[in-house]
Amino acid sequence: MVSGNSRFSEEKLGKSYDLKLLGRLLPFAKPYKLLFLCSIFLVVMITLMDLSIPYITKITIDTYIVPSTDFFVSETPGEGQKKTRYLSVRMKQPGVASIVGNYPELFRVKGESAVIPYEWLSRLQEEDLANLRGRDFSGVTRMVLFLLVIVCTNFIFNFAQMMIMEYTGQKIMHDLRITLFDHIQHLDLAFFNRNPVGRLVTRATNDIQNMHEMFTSVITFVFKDLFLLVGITVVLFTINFKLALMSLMVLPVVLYFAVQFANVAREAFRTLRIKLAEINSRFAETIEGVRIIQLFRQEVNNYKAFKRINREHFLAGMKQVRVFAVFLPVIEIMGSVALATVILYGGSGILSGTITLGALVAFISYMRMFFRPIRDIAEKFSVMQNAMSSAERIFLILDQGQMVAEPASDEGLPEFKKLTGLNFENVSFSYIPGEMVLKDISFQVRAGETVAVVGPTGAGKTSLINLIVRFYDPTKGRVLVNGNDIKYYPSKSIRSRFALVTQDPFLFSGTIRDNIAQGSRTLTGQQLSHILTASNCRYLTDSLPDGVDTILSERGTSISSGERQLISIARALASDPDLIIFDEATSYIDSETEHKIQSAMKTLMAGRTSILIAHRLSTARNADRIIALRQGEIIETGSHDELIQQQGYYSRLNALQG
Ligand code: M5T
Ligand code: MG
Repeated sequence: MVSGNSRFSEEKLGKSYDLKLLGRLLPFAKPYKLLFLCSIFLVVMITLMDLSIPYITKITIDTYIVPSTDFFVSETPGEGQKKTRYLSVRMKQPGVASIVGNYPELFRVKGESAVIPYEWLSRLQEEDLANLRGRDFSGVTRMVLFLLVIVCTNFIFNFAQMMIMEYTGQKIMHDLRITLFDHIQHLDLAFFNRNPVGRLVTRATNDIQNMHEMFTSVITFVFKDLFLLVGITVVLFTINFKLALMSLMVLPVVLYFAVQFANVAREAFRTLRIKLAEINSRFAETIEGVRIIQLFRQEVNNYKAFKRINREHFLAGMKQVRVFAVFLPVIEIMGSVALATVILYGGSGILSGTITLGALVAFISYMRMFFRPIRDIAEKFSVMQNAMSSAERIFLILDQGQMVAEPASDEGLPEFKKLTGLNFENVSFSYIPGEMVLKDISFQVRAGETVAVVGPTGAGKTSLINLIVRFYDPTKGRVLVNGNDIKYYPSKSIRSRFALVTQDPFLFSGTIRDNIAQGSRTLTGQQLSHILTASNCRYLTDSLPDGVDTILSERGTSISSGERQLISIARALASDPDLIIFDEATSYIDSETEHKIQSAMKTLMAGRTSILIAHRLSTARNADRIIALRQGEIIETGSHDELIQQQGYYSRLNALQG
């Protein structure tokens, strides 16, 4: 892992819970504006329906089951203030008068209506009771039907809302992932020096997933739970102001706990996240470096280090669990306290006739509804926390500018067609500010020439070619292509004319054919066959059971490094470039393979300009010009014969390699 100042560590992140981030997410949500609006509308309707259910119950009870107008204070002395409920019926209604006449001992007639205590209703004949309460029965039936309609509509709306929300969330997640992927693809190489693979993969998978969850739950959170809470409060106060006040007395306590919870939970979440990230990186590094770990017998040390991180993660997880384990029961208790208050106060209210039975039933339902969203908020809080820090990390990558900037449209040069010359003009370069890797390099390569670069390890040879293919830009000086600063060509057009055979060629998991066709997708069978022969790959493909369609394992580790280099020469050949850049492998390659590579290179270089980084002087010997590089500086330049005569670095090297 190379350290650099802008490499972001997990610890630094997630400290602030920034609403600005939400604002930055808006552009991603914008294409789905209509769906969001639709979803919000549905959520509002659903909430209204949820709210209406207890209210309808209340109306049913108060109007039809126990009509609230039927209070009578018993005048029987000796029974104190005990109140008896009476059902009152109107004598004018058809059939009522005769029923009342049948039970003179039960009914008391008062003018136009007759009353009967509720407890005596059961003494009536079933038929008579049905007649007497016919209107109430049909009223109850109507209300129940109405409830059923609401419940069904609610179900349909819920289904639609969920589908829309999930669809939108998934869409946004995929858009975001594509954006991130494309952005990462275009970032300059310096970025990858600072950020390990494991971390970037986590960004594109876990972090994006977290964002998806946020999009869906934030909407339900903001528009459902909060709306529901406000709605319940309003309804409660409308039904009965005093009872509402009494039952919501626990609210300040709930709020206090919620704020406490938020503070502690945020800290716990943060630690948990950091520990998880550490586990991920350690795991990724272990897998990538497993050969070295085994070779140096670092298993035990590595195990211990991992065990420590794992334990810290466990502790952080437990802390989080503890926070929830305290908070959720507290909310539960508060809910029970509120319910008890409602029953106590509401019950006596019924007894004293200030509260109707329906109101009490509705209150109890509403109180239950009230504490559910509060619990939910606690859970959503964790989702929000996770998503916010994920968003932060994703935007940190998206904010990484490309250091190797593409030319602005007005200063860009026309498409790069044919290479006529390459110049280095006083080029200096450093990866890390202050540590110069190349110092004041100037040289020229004319079209058709072969230039070899030699020098000890770490001299800056690979860095030199990194500048030619524009993986980086020089710190000082200019690289000129056809007499123009390379910066003014779109890097795409430069790279399409240059082919680079790297020191340790990277092959993708896929067939050999796909790997070779990388540069030019339209290879005919004949062309491919020609390329295979010219690059000396044929012996390899012929020996494999599936030939050119053999699938290589990840990074091509299933074939030898010499074979990998041969395939990458074939790949270069397939793109038919103007300039060949060959970074010779430093690793040991047997003389037979070396010979194959050299003869393949000869074919590849025929009629093209080439720059060879040579470790074996046999590669350099035939070059038109040789540049000797040491510690980032050119120390000698000339043809093989000239340099031998100079008796300098090259001739010593020559003597050494025999
Ligand atoms: C020259 C440093 C490296 C060395 C110096 C590629 C690369 C190199 N370096 C970085 O800091 N980051 C990088 O990405 O630059 O390195 P080189 O150009 O790779 O040397 P070479 O190609 O001549 O060496 P070799 O071994 O391939 O013959 O200090 O640390
Ligand atoms: Mg190198």
